[in-house]
Amino acid sequence: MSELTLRPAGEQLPLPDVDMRTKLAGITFPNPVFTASGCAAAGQELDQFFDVSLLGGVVTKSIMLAPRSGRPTPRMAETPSGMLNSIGLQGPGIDAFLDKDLAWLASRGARAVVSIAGGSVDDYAKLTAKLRGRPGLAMIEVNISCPNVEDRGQVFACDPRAAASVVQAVKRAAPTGVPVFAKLSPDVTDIAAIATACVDAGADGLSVINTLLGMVIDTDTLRPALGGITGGLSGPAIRPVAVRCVWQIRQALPDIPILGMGGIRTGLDALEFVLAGANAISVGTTVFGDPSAPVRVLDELARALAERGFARFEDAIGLAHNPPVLYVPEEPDPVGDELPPPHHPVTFETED
Ligand code: RRO
Repeated sequence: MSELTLRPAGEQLPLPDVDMRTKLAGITFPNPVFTASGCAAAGQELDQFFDVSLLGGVVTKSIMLAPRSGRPTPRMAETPSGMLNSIGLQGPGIDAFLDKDLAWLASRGARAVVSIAGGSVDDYAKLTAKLRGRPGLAMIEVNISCPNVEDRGQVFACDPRAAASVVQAVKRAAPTGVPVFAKLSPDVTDIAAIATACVDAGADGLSVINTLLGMVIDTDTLRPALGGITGGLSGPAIRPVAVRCVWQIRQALPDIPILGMGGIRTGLDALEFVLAGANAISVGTTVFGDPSAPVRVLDELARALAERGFARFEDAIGLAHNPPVLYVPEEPDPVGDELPPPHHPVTFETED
């Protein structure tokens, strides 16, 4: 009888020999897999499952100036291939966040991407000023696209001028050397136009995309399932929309770094974003069911790249825009009755 060598469950296999580093606006990250804002608070919840410093970065839940209790419950609703949330920017406020959450991330050696959200341009400027001199801060994500705000006028990402004024204010107040990414909404006619307005206003990069505004009605209670009535749709259902947005922005802005997100559950999902033009990706909704997903996706992405012959992650970025000619070995001539008949090109006889 042959002997089996079993690995202990959960043991990490060595990563294939692919250079997974990625550069975002001049900062080199050890790998391109980040958490997504709002799906793991400030990362402490994930700490029992893996070391958060293994990730490229941890993107924190959007923080506002003051503590906020958020929207009425229920705040989550399931959909066939994703979920709706209606959290409404619940959070402890920037001061408590800096003392507790950002300090914790810094103590763990994690690269923190702090997501900020405000009701006015001035709020964003004040939030940014508070981030100066804070250890652990790797990037700022400017959330101008939360769908769960009091009125649609506060979704700055739906209007190029409003988006640009927020970005400009944040850039003026931002610590030197800390990239500022603007997080965009897919709920617009022309996302490339909004992206261009943000970049013209000084954004160093773009986070693409936030959730889509959606709604579920409970057919038993005959009323909206969410206390806030509408909510943000996330999960696998939105992945093709997100990939399309990354693609369009990469076409319009070939050199701008993009952090791509929306329904990523596997390394191949992540690879799709990268081929569309993402320089890094965020893993979000799937962590609710699989808290180790970010490290698993990193492992799967590295393997997928190795299998396709990539030595460096960065060589795959945007490749679907200009795909290489693939070598496909010729199939051997079919023999025997079991195999399909050979395909012959169609020829036409002429009467000459
Ligand atoms: O807190 C939320 O309800 C929320 C935010 Br800030 C966001 O950016 N996207 C989302 O789906 N929900």
